[in-house]
Amino acid sequence: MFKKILIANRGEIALRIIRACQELGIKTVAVYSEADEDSLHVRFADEAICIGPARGIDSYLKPDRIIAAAEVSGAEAIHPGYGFLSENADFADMCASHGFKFIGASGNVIRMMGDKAEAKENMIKAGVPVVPGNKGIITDIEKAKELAVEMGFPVILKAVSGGGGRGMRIVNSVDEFEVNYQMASSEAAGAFNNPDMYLEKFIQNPRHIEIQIMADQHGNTVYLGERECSIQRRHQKLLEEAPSAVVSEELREKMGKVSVAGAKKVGYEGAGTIEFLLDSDENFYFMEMNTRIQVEHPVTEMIYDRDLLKDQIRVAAGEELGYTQDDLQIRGHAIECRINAEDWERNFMPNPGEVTSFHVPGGPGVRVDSHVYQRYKIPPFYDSLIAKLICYGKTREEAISRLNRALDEFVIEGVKTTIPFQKKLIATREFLEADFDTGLLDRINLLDK
Ligand code: MV4
Repeated sequence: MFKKILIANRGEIALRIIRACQELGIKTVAVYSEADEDSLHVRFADEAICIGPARGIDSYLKPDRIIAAAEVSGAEAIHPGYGFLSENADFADMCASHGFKFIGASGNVIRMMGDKAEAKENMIKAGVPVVPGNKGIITDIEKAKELAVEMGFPVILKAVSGGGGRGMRIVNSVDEFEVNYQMASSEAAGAFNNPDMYLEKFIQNPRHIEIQIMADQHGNTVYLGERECSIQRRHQKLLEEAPSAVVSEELREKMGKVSVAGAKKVGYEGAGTIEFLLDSDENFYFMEMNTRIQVEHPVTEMIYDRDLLKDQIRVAAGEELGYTQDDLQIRGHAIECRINAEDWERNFMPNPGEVTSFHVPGGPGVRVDSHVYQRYKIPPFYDSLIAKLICYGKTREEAISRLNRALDEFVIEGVKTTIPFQKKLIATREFLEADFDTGLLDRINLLDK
């Protein structure tokens, strides 16, 4: 096992990684920006090294400074968390070439999954269902147009280097095709330095369902069920749950098995997530693979009673998974609300500043992952996630009732938060009946409720 790990991240996920390391008996090195001097990840780690000015591009996104910090501290491995450098293939390679274990997928797998057309081709080879569309990238616009006509409109154009909702364009008719292609492609060239696009049939009002997988270096790969992530606003998830109310045991097994096949096909190692679109007829289609631990991993931990961070670190160190698919049984239901420092009534505008009062909920079935404390000043430089409230129950109903009372118990003063929004959301008929898809927050207006 590693003796010392450097954590190349901040906020709640840095704390989450430190907690896992402490339980595994691993020493921790925090890195921090000048804006994060008073952060809990700095206080709770065994050592901390300042790596630069406040802005991400000057600190948490600077590979050479992180490598230098790892060198001076004598860490053996680097955990990137999510965001920042977690899916940067060059950084993963750089860690390896400097003798550090990058706790994530290999540079080559990250690079391949980053090319959405190549990722899709690999998944087809593994027998994973994908959305009908062109093979590879669009090289001939006329042929792409013909295929679009054949499939029927609407279709969607996606940037090969996009992902997470960036670089997409829906096309509703053949005469809009070419102009949309040109615009999307030049936008992609500007945003991702890559104009390549691919084409798919547009799936109307899908659910976003993702499968968690875990793979060790000895050929053991398992799936840990799905997370229902359909409740999003502008591709930002606000609430996630596991299991999904609409995924049957048979569907879970089908999605799980193809996910494991896809992971094995590319030689995947560590924790990963395969995102699918699920339509109302139980058809599911591969979208993309995230080669990192995700924000919403706790809902899976709660229902499978596993520590995904500890497992991820253990397999990175070369240990065997130590459990099989048959050992994994779902118990109960878990829901996560993302608490952001945002003014939800003003278009979710970020609302950084000093937290003057902070009281976290507790009691049975309640977990709070947060780096915030009373008097903490939320810096304006990073994302606005300040806490994750995860509630567990034997049933979905029990999880919801705990979520309700835990949101009521939560006190955060000094900054506006998404707590009032979450309270309204979980009181809607749509949420209570699990009657929703990715279009929910565009259809209902919580401002009037
Ligand atoms: C789609 C789609 C419908 N049809 N692809 C958005 C994020 C990116 N990973 C892919 N996305 C979508 N791809 C086809 N062929 C609809 C979406 C989509 C979406 C997906 C997941 C969660 C929220 C979404 C919101 C709008 C559109």
